[in-house]
Amino acid sequence: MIGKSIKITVTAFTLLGMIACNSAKKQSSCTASDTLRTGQTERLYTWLQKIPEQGFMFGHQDATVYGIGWEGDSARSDVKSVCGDYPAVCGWEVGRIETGKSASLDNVPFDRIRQEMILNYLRGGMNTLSWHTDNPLTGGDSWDVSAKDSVVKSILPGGTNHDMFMGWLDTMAAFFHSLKTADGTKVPVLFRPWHEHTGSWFWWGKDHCTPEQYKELWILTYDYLHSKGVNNLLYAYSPGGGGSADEYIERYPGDKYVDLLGFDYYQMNGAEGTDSYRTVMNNTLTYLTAFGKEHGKPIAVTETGLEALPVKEWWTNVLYPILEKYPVSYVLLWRNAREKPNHYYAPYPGQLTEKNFVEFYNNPRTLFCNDLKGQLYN
Ligand code: BMA
Repeated sequence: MIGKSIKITVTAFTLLGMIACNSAKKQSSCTASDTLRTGQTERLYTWLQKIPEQGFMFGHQDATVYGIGWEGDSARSDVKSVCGDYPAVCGWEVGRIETGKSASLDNVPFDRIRQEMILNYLRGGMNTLSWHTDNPLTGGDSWDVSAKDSVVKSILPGGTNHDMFMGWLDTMAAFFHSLKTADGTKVPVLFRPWHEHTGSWFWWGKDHCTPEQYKELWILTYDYLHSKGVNNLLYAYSPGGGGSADEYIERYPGDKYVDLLGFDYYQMNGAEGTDSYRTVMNNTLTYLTAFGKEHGKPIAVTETGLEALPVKEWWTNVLYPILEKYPVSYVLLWRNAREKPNHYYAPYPGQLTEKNFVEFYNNPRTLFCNDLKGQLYN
């Protein structure tokens, strides 16, 4: 494919960011999210703030570990097979690492995930991580809400499962520490815990804990990982889209604990859902843009997509025209499941939207891995 060229002068901003942080540190007012970050993590953060001037990064969940009709091949990605380049952002999922399993709930070995995260970093891409945490009270999965409002309560300080849960956070800390290149450089990760909590389908969702308990869980997670010396994370807050601005903010743990503001929202009902998808995306992105400015945080669409892509020009007629109006740093499309028929969100060779995706890719404002030119961390 013909490469697109962009010039990004991130260095000057990095320097400014470092100076700002250093001088703030002297006054002891540097936010906690600015401390305990490696240089590469800090530079990634500067990039996330700056990128909307150039466009937005394209991301795909589990991009290089499986796709439609394949699994485990090295260096493969459905997105790359279609447009010739890797996504700029790869999303990963570590649900079940906390209970000592060797593979995720989507059956990807954690060793493979670690390897792919490192490879993506070395290619110059960004990694983001979700955690569909098993239910610590019932032993069920994230979607097990049978114990209603007793689960979050049970893992907070004073709860019956608190110690066990801290052990789960130890496992997460060990995983983050293990993300290192051969020369010992820590791989930065945009961590996206406790997501879609404005809905009630996960045990940490709205109907299963109070706003105070949710915030406490977030802050506990953040503080504990910091106390374990985890310094390669940025934190993304991602409620479900479709709610009001008030609902979005209600459980926000505070600027000190969040680096990026996102939301998850999907187009439902195939082609028929296009209008309502546009409406909800525009509403959510409008208040998120204001909220981002007000709080000085980058914004992103942390999960989206149209399952099985039945709309031929979805990329250039639906997704792009929405995103181009807002200062979005990245968009992450959900996974191309190899085990669930029609559960895919990015095209693969022969898929209906393949040509349209190439058109989307060729737009200079959609950024893929090669467009980053290794500048994310330098
Ligand atoms: C959901 C689906 C599930 C998957 C989960 C975690 O949206 O894709 O099949 O297990 O995400 O990745």
